[in-house]
Amino acid sequence: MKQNTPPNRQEDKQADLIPNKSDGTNKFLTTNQGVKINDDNNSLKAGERGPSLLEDFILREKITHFDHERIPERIVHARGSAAHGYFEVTNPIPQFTKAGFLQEVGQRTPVFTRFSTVAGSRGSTDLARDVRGFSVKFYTEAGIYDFVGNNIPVFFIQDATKFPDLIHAVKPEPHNEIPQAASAHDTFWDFISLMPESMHMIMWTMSDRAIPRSYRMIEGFGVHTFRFINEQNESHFVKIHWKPKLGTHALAWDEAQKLSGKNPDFHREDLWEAIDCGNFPEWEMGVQVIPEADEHKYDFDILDPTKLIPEELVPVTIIGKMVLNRNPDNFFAETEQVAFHPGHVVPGIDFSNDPLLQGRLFSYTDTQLSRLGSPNFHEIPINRSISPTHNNQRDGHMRQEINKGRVSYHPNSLGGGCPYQAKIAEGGFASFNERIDAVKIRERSESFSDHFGQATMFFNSQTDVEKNHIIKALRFELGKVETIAIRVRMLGLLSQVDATLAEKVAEGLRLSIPEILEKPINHGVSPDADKDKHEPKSVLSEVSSSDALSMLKNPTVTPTIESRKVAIICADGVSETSVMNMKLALLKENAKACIVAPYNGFVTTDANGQIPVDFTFLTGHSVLFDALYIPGGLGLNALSEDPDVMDWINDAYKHCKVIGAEGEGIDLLSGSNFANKATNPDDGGLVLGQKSGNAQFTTDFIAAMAQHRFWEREPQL
Ligand code: HDD
Repeated sequence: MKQNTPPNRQEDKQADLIPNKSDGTNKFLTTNQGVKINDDNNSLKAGERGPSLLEDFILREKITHFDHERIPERIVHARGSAAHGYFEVTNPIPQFTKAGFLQEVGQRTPVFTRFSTVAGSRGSTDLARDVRGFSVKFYTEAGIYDFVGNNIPVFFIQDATKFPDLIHAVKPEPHNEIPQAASAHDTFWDFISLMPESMHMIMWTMSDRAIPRSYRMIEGFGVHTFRFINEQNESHFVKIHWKPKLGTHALAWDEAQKLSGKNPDFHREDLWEAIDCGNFPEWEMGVQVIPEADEHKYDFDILDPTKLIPEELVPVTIIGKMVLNRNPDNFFAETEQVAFHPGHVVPGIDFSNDPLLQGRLFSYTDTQLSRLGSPNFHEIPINRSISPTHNNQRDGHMRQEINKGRVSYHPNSLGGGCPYQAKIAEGGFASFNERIDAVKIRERSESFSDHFGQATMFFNSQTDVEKNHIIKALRFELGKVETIAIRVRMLGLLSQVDATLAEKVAEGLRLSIPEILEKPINHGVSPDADKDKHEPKSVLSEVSSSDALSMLKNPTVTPTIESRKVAIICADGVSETSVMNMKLALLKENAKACIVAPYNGFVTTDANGQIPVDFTFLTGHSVLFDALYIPGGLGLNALSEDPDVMDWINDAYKHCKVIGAEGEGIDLLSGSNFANKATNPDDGGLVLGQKSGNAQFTTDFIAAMAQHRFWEREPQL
């Protein structure tokens, strides 16, 4: 029955978590058994200078707990950050799905969303060139639905059985555990060079998608084709997308590497701070819906996870939005213990036969058993469903639930048949009755043999700047590979994607592209397989170029500087009017200004005022900011002697950031690597105002910042 106001369950998960929260403020220190502790500083000893006594239960408990504080990190996606929020329906699609949480405009469901890198361990840098994980736990009225996707819409491999090989290849090499959180090493590229099916994904991971500016500025993709099931039990295939409100933006690779040293928590901190100060990140959720009848309509197989469906063929329909508005209270309890699983679905959502997805359906519960240590991981507060759970599963490590009665089986008469099964009409989950008439076979479908067509489409879709970044990324990665034969094999594969791409990479490596083998080898099939049938192909897509695949061409988002960070370079004698004008203008745009000076404390302005300093040239760096502003004022010239200041300015220019300077601030640029540009600017990212306090200047500076980066500067660097 329709309600007048849409169900708003947004706060239900927070309410559910309250009984598990603990706060020691104004409380006695106790043992885990509730005994008040009188002395937490000294162990029990036989005499002041004597040996410790085994009897000391307070010491034993404290040390034992400490000894067991760590759990195994996730085998992949170990490094991550998460936040609470809600999902709101904006455009219900009951014609496609009966999923209860997608039915009414304005309906809100609580979510917990975790972003991650893939290859690095828990303590590794946020800034690795890597895929980003994008997982959303929906606490729906009909049970948990987990979306477990990435910021890239395709994957390296077509069959789950290759996943351990892929991960072994990309992780640090086993003999010396080097390198951490990096794909630029021999074992990764050895594997990739023998797996032509990975070429589409490689185009994405070598693109700027793999070095995002922020978790708040990445797209999310479910990768696999799933199914939506409606009330009439009709199935439609579906691909799920998340589009960030702030648009998709990237860092420069040199910047990302420097950030790994200056602030390896850059993405983690960015997400935390944004939520903390009310800049709640937001994504629209969209779907590409494909009728059952169109399953075989395309020149690729919709079950093949190395393929995307171009938006030109099936547009994305926006159905809702996600807002993240609350940081976790405790990283371990929530972010570390959350357990996602693509197999956690609710009625209205079902699986396709994508062989990568099918393998994942096994892996995720299995991994929690070793990571969280018990089949009862669903009882951990962050994983707990807000809809009631009743079944006959019992016992196991750390069981929390106290099941009453003598019955723990079904069917039963002693318990009155309870808990009882739900009819489909009562919300019972029933798998879609797909007709399958097949022979049991360990083989890959011939329809999965196009390994290059969409890689070429992706490359074609990029702007020149983006193509150049891909070329440079490949030169970097393959340049770090020591085995020349692997580099050469990769050039062979790249030449099947795009001749110019391969040539440009080959130039950087000083190698020649090998003669293309008449029949490239498909190492992804059995030695007994029919080689002709499985020969890697390039099927040229009917969509030769798709704007949605380019970050720079994507016109969907209104330019904004919301939540961006600007460093204001100061020294004693800085123009107070200029600093205050800029600070105010940035604040109005919801951006953040930080004062940087040679020393901590405060700077004294030309009007004898004092402005508190946020960073020094030592504690910060321009890589931590989106733009630099150098105001006027006598005293600024003194900074030209400081190599750290010049390093800040030169790097900001090199990383194609906006640099604004006024009055004496412009003089400071004369000592930079781009001094000639500073006197005769033909670069929209250099905003120069002769007079301090000019209103037009701030407007121009903000407009330039809204363009994110001036990548066109790169060829002149
Ligand atoms: Fe996976 C974690 C995404 C293929 C096995 N995966 C994990 C996470 C994300 C993904 C985002 C982190 C979840 C979190 O934040 O806790 N994985 C993907 C995507 C894939 C994919 C988008 C391809 C389309 N994964 C994949 C395969 C397998 C796994 C083929 C195994 C056969 N993935 C795992 C895992 C992890 C995991 C080992 C490690 C930690 C965890 O599950 O909870 O089970």
